[in-house]
Amino acid sequence: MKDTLEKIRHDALKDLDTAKDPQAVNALRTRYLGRKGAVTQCLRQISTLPPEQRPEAGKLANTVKKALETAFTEALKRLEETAGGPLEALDVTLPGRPFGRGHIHPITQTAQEACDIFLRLGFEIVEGPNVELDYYNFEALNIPKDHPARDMQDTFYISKDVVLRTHTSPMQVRVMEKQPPPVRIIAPGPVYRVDSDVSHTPMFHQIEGLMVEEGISFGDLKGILTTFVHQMFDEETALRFRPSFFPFTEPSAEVDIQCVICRGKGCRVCSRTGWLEVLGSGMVHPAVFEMVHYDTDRYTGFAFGVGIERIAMLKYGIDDIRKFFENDIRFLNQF
Ligand code: 2NL
Repeated sequence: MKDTLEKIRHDALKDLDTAKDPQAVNALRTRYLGRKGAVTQCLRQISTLPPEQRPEAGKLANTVKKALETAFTEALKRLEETAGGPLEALDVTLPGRPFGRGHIHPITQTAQEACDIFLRLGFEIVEGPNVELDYYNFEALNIPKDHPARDMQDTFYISKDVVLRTHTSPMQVRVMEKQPPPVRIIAPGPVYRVDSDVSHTPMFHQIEGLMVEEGISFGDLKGILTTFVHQMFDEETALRFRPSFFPFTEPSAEVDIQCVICRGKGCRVCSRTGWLEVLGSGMVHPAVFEMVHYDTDRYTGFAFGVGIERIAMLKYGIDDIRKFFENDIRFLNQF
């Protein structure tokens, strides 16, 4: 019995050396340790031995059994490691990991939509510096030295003569300085004002437009801005031109649209008036033309300024402008 067990141990370990994959190891385990395996047979025969031989034979049989079990387990582990992990660790029934796809920010979407409308009407896009000379931001636009907008409380000053632009009009002045009429441009981009609450952020986006040619009238202003509102909102949206004042236009008009929430009946959003202010406009003030040496007897023009965030808030029914800049992905994913 002792010799048989030693031979089994020797043969089993020799066979194990030649096993190249887990299946081969498992086959050996069955051959030696299975129900009809060599070691199992020996263990069964122990009861047939003379009683004085049984303890020693039993002890050896168990030792061999344990040694082979350890050898088989270790061989399996080694083979699985070299195969790159436990076999069948790859669950092919698991769903794939979604690859998140981004999209354009709602403010950029709104700005692009607005720009597209003006591009179709023959306007060209101009862009320029966010850090501007006081001259282009205020002086050339006929904004007097004591105007409240020039206050440190309203404008971010870099130095005495340099500011963060408070509108994109400086770009339009730069264009007029460089080229004679006809001019038909829009200037989109970020602008900066010292202001912060539910409807104001220190940075927001604007599109300003300028059209200068011989014979441009307030009728052209009304036509272009009516087309813009009808394409940005819908053809059914009524609008009105309400007299206003800006230092750089004369006459000036603010444009209101029929409330998109209540359709003019009066609600909380329009403060019961039925109207919402969407943009400012007017005929370019002769003093502005004089600054860029345009002949005020020959040329007239109109200009306007639209706040992108304001348009986006009305279009999508957003009540707090700050939501656009908090970068909460649950908010942004809705657009
Ligand atoms: C507003 C008002 C406006 C202009 C902007 C302009 C530009 C030049 C000459 C004359 Cl170069 N005017 N821009 C004119 C009227 C109004 O914006 O409330 N924007 C949100």
